[in-house]
Amino acid sequence: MHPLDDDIAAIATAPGAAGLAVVRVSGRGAIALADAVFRGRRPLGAAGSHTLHHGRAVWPETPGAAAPMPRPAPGTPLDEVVAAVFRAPRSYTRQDVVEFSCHGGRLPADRVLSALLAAGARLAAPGEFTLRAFLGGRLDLAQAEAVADLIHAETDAARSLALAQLGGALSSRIEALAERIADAAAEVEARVDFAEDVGGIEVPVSVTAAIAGADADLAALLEGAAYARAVREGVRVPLIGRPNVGKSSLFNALVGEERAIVTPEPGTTRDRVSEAVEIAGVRVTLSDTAGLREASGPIEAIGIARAREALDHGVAVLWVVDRSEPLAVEDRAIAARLAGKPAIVALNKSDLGAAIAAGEIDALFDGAPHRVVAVSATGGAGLPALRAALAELVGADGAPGLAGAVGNPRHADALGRARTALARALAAARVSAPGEIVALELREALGAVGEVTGRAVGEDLLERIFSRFCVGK
Ligand SMILES: Nc1nc2c(ncn2[C@@H]2O[C@H](COP(=O)(O)OP(=O)(O)OP(=O)(O)O)[C@@H](O)[C@H]2O)c(=O)[nH]1
Ligand SMILES: [Mg+2]
Repeated sequence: MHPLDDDIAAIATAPGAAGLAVVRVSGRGAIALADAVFRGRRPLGAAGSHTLHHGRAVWPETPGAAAPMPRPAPGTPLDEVVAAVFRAPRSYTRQDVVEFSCHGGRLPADRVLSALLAAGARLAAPGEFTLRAFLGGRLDLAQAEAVADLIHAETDAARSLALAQLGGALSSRIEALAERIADAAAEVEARVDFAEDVGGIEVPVSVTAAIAGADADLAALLEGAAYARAVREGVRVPLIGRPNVGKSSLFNALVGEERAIVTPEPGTTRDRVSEAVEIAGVRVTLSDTAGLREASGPIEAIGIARAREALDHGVAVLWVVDRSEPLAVEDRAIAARLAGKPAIVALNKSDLGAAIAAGEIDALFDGAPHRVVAVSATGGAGLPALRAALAELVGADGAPGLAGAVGNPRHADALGRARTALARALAAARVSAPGEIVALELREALGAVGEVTGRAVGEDLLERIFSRFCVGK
């Protein structure tokens, strides 16, 4: 893990032509370092917290490590900047921070960063500013992860999920749960301590009720997890089916533009074409694929291999069937390949008549989850129902809302383990197992719950989480 007390600097904004670019420096020596490259009306060392200062960024006097070639002479102007001063602990990292607003574009911010590095700052690792915010106690781990989620949000729902988590909506639910479990553990432990003979304490009903209550809270917390995860990560749904059933036509209709080529000839689509649409706040990446059959040439064979791959990798599938013809052998082969994946069956070309009964499709699924929707890709009939089925597929219906929801699989995994430990604690209490065992399971549950907010996490997990961030955040 990186040291906490050195001075780190990075460009906090995305590269490219833009109005502004921000260079950030944080650490005990941040203000002195900033002063080494800043020329304004007065030095930043004399500035109060949360103040702005107009001036120039210049190449520093101090000979340092990193420098572009050729090395500019000390005092060479690099850009006109505004310096924002944040003094510890009232800053993002809880350390002294200076943010230079430079002109946008690649070079101005790049030169200011080089100047700071030359003056003695170290280039920040990805997420290192936020890591300091976490280690400084400004954010808990769930909130720090929300920062990354907010940056990567692609839909408004993903943005509000992340913002609620950053605001502590999830953390406060987790803290309340942790307190409940800790109380139950303390109660059991107190009885163990006072028990006269080893083993055999009676766990009082109030404690078993509290454990069951905590478990019910956990179950409620996890209820909307699948949907929240879909909102956070998006989902991929390939359109598959035999040739000429209207996959490309349906893909175009869902995407709302003529993205894929449509012809009356079977075998039109060879490559995989993907496009994202937003359904119930979820970024759904649809991909049109080549019709599945015995390939008639090498290009089609590659397309079919890609279609199979899309089917195997997708967590769900949109299977397009031509309803105007009886089910073909290829259809049955595709059904067999779905392997229990959540599927939506689009009975397309329903404007041409129905040669397939709904029951025939159900029989192919043999109880596996699926939805059948009659549509006409060219006529538009059934498309709203198809979108509703996709919303159901991503778990939007019946999800209890996004505030405080568990969208991060790391959190869901930890909470799942907490439930398992609580179940073991309850089972132990019911058979009057030694109190130590009940207490041990409760402590285990507490540890798992604490992983979400980072009360109990190892350094390698922190490395893994923060390395997902951008540099400068
Ligand atoms: N009447 C009618 N025709 C449709 C419908 N959907 C597609 N078609 C027609 O069916 C033919 C094949 O459509 P495509 O969308 O190219 O079918 P595909 O499944 O992508 O075919 P491949 O790429 O060859 O596998 C075209 O002539 C479409 O106009 C529909 O709902 N009703
Ligand atoms: Mg096609």
